[in-house]
Amino acid sequence: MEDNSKLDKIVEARMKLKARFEQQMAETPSVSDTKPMGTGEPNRHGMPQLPVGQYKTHKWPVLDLGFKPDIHLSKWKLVIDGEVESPITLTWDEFMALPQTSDVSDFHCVTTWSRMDVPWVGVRLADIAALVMPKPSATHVLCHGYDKYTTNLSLEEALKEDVLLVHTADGKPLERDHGGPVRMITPQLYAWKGSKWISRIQFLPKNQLGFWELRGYSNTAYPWRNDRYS
Ligand SMILES: Nc1nc2c(c(=O)[nH]1)N[C@H]1C(S)=C(S)[C@@H](COP(=O)(O)O)O[C@H]1N2
Ligand SMILES: [Mo]
Repeated sequence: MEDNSKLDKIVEARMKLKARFEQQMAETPSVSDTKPMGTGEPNRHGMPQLPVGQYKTHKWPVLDLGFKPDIHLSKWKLVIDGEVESPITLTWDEFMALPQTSDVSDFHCVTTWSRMDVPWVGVRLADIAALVMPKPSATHVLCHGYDKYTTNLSLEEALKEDVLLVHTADGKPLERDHGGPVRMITPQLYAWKGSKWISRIQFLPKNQLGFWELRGYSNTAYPWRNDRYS
């Protein structure tokens, strides 16, 4: 019973958020572009399966800033704060107790490889947003990694259904190399928008560039516009 009412509250809050952002989400380029660049059949959000300038690989290269943080589950925490009504810090058990979402999506790296049809399990960022309730003034998020990495997203991108905080990939716990215990994925944007070893999601009243965005990567990162660098 208790669990059900908790879930009902999350769903209700999520529906409110969805209503608030539905229009803006529908207008994002990866949903609304009439001439998206790429090849192959339309995928589930209507874009050609392989974005322009990408090739398919079955390998999964590893990209990082030169070291891989080692976070034990007992020490792991995720802070969600900033422009929200109720900031929280989740422990591993609290995170795993949130509604879990399984999804299969594509992973497009700006260095031109795409890994198609990756099975993921994790928590929707939209479900976490529903817990903390972004204030009306919130427009962006800045995600932080345990390696001091940062990357920024607009709220209309961050709240898409397929943006997940994943702990499982290919049916096994996400490897440390790929950002385990938990990383974010952004299937409708280039993969650098998903922080590995995620430690903090900071809601913001304005845009604030992240690590690569400050060094010439695109603020927006739309794969079907070849929107790689600024
Ligand atoms: N914390 C953190 N997240 C990160 C990065 C990083 O260096 N640190 N690199 C980004 C880049 S540039 C890419 S392409 C993807 C790579 O993910 P992978 O190593 O699992 O392929 O993670 C992104 N997230
Ligand atoms: Mo990248």
